[in-house]
This record gives sequence, C-alpha cells and structure tokens, in this order.
Amino acid sequence: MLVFDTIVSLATPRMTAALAIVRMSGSKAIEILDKVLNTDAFKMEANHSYLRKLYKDGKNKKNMIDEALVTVFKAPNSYTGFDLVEFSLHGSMLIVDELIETLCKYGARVAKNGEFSYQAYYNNKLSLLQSEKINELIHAKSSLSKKLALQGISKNSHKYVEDIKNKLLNISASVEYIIEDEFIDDEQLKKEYNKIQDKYIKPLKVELEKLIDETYKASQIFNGIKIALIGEPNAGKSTLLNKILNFEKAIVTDIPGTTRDVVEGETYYKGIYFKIFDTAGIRETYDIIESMGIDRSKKMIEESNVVLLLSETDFRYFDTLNVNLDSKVVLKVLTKGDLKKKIKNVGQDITISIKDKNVDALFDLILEKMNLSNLDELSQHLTSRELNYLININDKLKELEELPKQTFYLNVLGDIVIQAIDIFNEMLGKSKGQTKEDVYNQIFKSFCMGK
Ligand SMILES: Nc1nc2c(ncn2[C@@H]2O[C@H](COP(=O)(O)OP(=O)(O)OP(=O)(O)O)[C@@H](O)[C@H]2O)c(=O)[nH]1
Ligand SMILES: [Mg+2]
Repeated sequence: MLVFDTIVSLATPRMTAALAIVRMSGSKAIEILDKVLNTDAFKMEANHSYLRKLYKDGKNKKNMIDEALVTVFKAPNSYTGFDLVEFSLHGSMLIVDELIETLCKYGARVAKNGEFSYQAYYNNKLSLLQSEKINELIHAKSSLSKKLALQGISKNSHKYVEDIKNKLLNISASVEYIIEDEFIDDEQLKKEYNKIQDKYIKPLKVELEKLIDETYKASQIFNGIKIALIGEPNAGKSTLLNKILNFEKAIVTDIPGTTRDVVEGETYYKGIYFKIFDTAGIRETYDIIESMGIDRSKKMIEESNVVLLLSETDFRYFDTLNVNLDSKVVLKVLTKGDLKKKIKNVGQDITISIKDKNVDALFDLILEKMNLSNLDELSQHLTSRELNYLININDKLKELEELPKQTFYLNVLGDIVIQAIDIFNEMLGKSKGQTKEDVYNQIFKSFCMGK
C-alpha cells in the first residue's frame, strides 16, 4: 500500500479577495489541525463548520493567524477519502501563507498539482476518467464544454466505455471456449469463427467509431474552435473580425495591406468558444514587414480548425497560395455582398456583407461543416488522452476485420482481442495484469455458484 503524506494547498485563486479556502488532506490532518487550535480538534464533528481562532502555537494561544471557519470531513467520507480539513479564511495572501507555513511546520507538505484528486482516485472516490473531467470542468471555457465536463463526472457516464470493454471480454471468453473444446468439428469451428467476426466484431467497430467521432467533436468544443480569416488584401477580413466581435478591434481602411500582424479575438456561439485570427492579406510584396505578416498568416492556417477563404471576386486566387488545407474545414466566403449584386455564383459557400444583421448564418454553416449542428446529441465526452486510446483500440478491431476468414487464425484473433482489452485497461488506469483477471472473471461468471 502507498503511504500518503498529509498535503495542504490554497484551493481558491492566489489573489486578494473576501475569502480564501485552504485544504488539508491526509491521515494526520486532524492531528495537525489540533496544533493550531486552542480547543480540541479531535472533538470536532464531521461535516460541521466551527468558527475557530487559528494560532501558530494553538495550545499556548501564541501568534494568532486568523479567525476562520473550519470544517472537518472524516475518512472515508471526504473528497479525497482521507481526513480532510477546510479552512475558510479572510482572503489575504499573508494569512494564507502563514497558515500553510504553520501547518507544514506541524507535518503537512504543500500539495503538488492535482494531488488531491490523485488521493481521491487512489481511494476509489473518483475514476481516472472522472478526475480528468474535474480538471476539464475547472478549465472549461464555454457553457457547452462545462456541460459536457459535468456529464463526465457523474459515475455512470463511463458505462458506455465499460460496455464496449465488456463486449471485447465476451469475445475473448468465446475464443477461449472454442479453443478449449476438444470435440468441436471443422464445420462448427468455422461457424463459430464467422459468428465472432460478423455478430460481435463488426457492430463493435461501428459503436467504437461513433464514440471516437463524438469524443473528437467534444474535444474540439472543449479546446475551442480556431478560425483563420484568409484572403487577398482588402477582401474584408478585418471588417468581418470586427463584426464578429461587435467592436472595432482591427484597423479597417481601403488601403490594401492594412493588417500586418495577426489580430486575435474571441467569441461564443451556441455555447461554444471560438478564437478568431484576422491575418495579413496574402500577396507578392517587397515590403519586408508585410511579408513577415504573410508568413504569419500561413502559420495561422496550420494552427486553425477552420479556414475562411475571403474574396470579393472569385476563389481562383487560392489555387496559387501553396498552403496545405488538408484536414481543415474550409469555407469560401464571398464578401461585400451589398456591392456585388451581379455576381451570383462563383463557387462560394456563403455570401456576407457588412450590412448583414449578424454573423449567425456564417457560424451555423461552420458548425454544419464541422458536423456540430446537432449538439444535443453529444453526450459522450472523453478527453483527447482517451481519444488516442480509442483510436488504438479501433486499429486493433481493423486488424481483426482484416484477418483471413480461416479458423487457423483463431489464436491470432484471441491475441489481438487481448491487446485491445489491454489498451482499455491502460486507459482506465488499470494495470496490464488486470486483463488476465478480467478475462477469467468473464469466463467464470457464466459458471454456476459452487462449481
Ligand atoms: N461595401 C462594403 N465594403 C466593405 C465590406 N467589407 C469591407 N469593406 C470595405 O473594404 C475595405 C477593406 O476592408 P478590410 O476589412 O480592411 O479588408 P482586409 O481584408 O482586412 O484588408 P487587409 O488588411 O489589407 O488585408 C474597407 O474600405 C472596408 O470598409 C462590405 O461588406 N461592403
Ligand atoms: Mg485587414
């Protein structure tokens, strides 16, 4: 068993405020608390708050630190699963530092990043997936990413992942049965093998691909969507940025080459966080500053999820750009729609104008192209760390599908399924040895009691 130190840390932002909360967790938490009180900490009831004077030397009432609200949570009924003390102090950083220093003098240690959640994970208070969700919740930038992170914290939200793993375990158990069956004839073996392939593996792959797709979308929502505005000088990029932001962030003139640097702005649409980059118009130029700006524009294309190609004439210009737009959502945006009544169709995805009431149509189209129109359906949310695992598991399923349909390959199939379960267990923070245990559990689960 791991031995955990008693850890302490400021739980609220490090700034002057009305209140500051300091948390201490570990087996010595109450003993250490007792040292800073002039009353008996061991008599404090769990889940109750007490107004107490805190001292550098409690029993001798020496050097008062603050008068604070102290709440005690007793193991295992606390966030971390250990004894936990919360101090609600007056929000001065001097008080906070004095208290933390004193608690450390009596045996606590300053916590490292995420260490409270690590204790909770160790004590089975949180799964690895839930701890990651809590981190996401704290860092959520938009209402939708907050909603998705909250969904992830509820205990049964990862049932979906466990379900897929259980299906793999069922396949593994079936393979074991067939291999162990001495009386199975060739005909039957072939039938069973085909059943595993068609009835189990194929639908599982479809299910996993859906989960990957949703996780990918959710991770885009969580990280925010980056949009680069690209186009010839004077196309109307800065005008669009200002319209999106609803204020004059970028300079707009009718002189081509006005924007030299990348101008950034942020906005929210339908609960999603967007970062917009207005860039220098790309053209041949001898102006050294403008040309540096153009290099930055090209770099912004690489970093963005969405590239809006803006033009007031047509889009032939972009064929000569020599930039890689693969894996980007690209939209051709015809600008100055109020002037160009004659031009109806030059292959644009949308026509905009400074006179439009708002930019909703453009953002709806972006969401549609990103397959994010139906946000209500988005329920599964794992993080990008998990996304990589899911992709690896899916690669294993692809290998399974591609296996020649010959019973000779049954052992290979069994091995690949085990590798996929291994990846699942690693993703769930379990050890590799767990896979063997899981497979045996699955096999013996179908046996009768007492057998
Ligand atoms: N009539 C009309 N004029 C527009 C519209 N959008 C932009 N303009 C004008 O076009 C000119 C260039 O606009 P900008 O937004 O500075 O263009 P830009 O693409 O940022 O140009 P650079 O920074 O030079 O690359 C300005 O005079 C704008 O007022 C529009 O929808 N209608
Ligand atoms: Mg500009």
